Amino acid sequence: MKIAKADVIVTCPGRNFVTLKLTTDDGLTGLGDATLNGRELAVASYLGDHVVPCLIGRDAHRIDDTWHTLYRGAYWRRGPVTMTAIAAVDTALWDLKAKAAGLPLYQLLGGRSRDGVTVYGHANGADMAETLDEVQRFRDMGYKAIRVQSGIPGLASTYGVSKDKLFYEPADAAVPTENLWSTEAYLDFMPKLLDAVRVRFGYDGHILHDVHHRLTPIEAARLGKSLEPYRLFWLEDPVPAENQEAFRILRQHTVTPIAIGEVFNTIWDAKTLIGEHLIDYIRATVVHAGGISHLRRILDFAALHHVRSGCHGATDLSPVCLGASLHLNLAIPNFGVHEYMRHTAETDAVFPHAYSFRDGMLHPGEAPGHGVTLDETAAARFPYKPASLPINRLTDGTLWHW
Ligand code: GCO
Ligand code: MG
Repeated sequence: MKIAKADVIVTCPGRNFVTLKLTTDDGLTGLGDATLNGRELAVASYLGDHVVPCLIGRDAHRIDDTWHTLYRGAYWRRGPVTMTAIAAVDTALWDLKAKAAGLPLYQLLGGRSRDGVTVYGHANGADMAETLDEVQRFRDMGYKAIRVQSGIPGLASTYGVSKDKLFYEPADAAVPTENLWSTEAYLDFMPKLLDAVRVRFGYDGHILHDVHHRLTPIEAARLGKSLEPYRLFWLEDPVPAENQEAFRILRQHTVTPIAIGEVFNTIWDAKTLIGEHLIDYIRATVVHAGGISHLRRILDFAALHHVRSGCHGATDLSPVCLGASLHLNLAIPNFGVHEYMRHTAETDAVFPHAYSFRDGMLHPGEAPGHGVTLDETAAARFPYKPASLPINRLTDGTLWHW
């Protein structure tokens, strides 16, 4: 089974996606997601200009050797662009291997370890009342875990509050738009919001919240402590994770569980946090953390330290990534929860898939491979559109973390 052809397909059915399609000499095709939000064309070029020429003629069964050839062989290790490109190749090779075996991918990863992959959805509203109604709506849809985000009194807009309630697309303009942020207003509002959630809905059902990297360690410690009575499933990205020792401060002050890692691209980004038991859930993904092979290494390392999976699953991770991730999360021993932000109808039409939502869980389906395909005719109807993530300023104009 040799790689005969490799195509990089860019399409924008509601948002931009980059997909790698590998075709073997015996006619099988495998797909890998290569989407890096706001930087899509950088990965498309990395693949098309530097990776594809090295793939042609290679034995498609040699997944790990190909991974290391691309990782060590580049000399310039790590980084989101490189690792997203490697992830696309790795995912497409796993898809091919499983299709060659005639098995759904999870069977090659050790088989099913649970009934399905429990997912959390995003309840969000412009204010507390609207957010509570959204929580109700997600409960009615069968979600057992719900992320709660809300507009903050006094701020015109904030992270996580979407116009369309099922799909959240922050990359909204070619040149970044600006948001305003006030830590003081946020820290005052959050305990009130979560208190209102527990008063209305009680304690059955998991509640999650994403800080989106906006606090300092001691502010995050204060938030974690103030939210303890509401028993969050996790508090996500409380501080930016470049300075990992900072997480020791959080741990000294709060027992609120911490999730981090959606921007991580290798095991090295998570080594201190996991190795020192500074986090509880790791959010690294198939697409941005080197594919199924490398994410599995991260998750195995995490398992040694009681850290469980909480894979990122926003709309900018394509159905190909989601499908592959569901197979991996069905098989691993240390599954926690999986994010599920739904894709638009256009995206679903471009990427027909075997996975489905039932009773608060996603099920990867039994199709050979990862079960996600690409309708190239439909994809061609949606040409690339430049789109960037927003930036964020404090009320005095200082550029802050978005
Ligand atoms: C999440 C994330 C996303 C990211 C987005 C960036 O928890 O789902 O924080 O909303 O901001 O995926 O590309
Ligand atoms: Mg997040």
